[in-house]
Amino acid sequence: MFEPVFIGLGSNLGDSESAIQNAVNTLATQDEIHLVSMSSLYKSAPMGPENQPDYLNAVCQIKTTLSPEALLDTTQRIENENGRKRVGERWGARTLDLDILLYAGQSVKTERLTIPHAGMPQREFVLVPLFEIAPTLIMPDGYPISKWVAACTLDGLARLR
Ligand code: ROI
Repeated sequence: MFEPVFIGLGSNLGDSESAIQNAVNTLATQDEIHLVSMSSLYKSAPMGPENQPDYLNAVCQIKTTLSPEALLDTTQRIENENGRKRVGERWGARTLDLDILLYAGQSVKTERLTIPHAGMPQREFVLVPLFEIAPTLIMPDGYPISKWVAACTLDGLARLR
């Protein structure tokens, strides 16, 4: 069965625009994945350590027959195929980051995977592009995404196109 799923993309090293676009193209060409929509690209100030470049962020909606864990295998493979590099350890700069944000209203908590993605409420660079492509989405707590967006800080976020 096909299930609606949202994936967040981020990059702040190298050619971030190409990295994000290539990742979405690669997702779209998987047999088990159908790309529904992609948000605009957003430039965003880094959350976490400030001594790193601004990020480009986007969100895409897919439908997939892959289980959450199998989808994680695919997103990690795409990160690695795109030459994912990180600077430093936790919350450092990276060439490409793919996060499974929401998976068909399901909650998943395993060693490798937490869905809904834990950082969403604080991350305007996730909520705003998500709102752009899914303005009527009901979030895991039962509130509409518009309420989450209204509650987050929009400083340092700019829509590119
Ligand atoms: N900050 C922004 N603006 N965008 C991201 O994608 C992003 N990703 C991260 C951390 C380091 C938390 N900060 C970020 O993983």
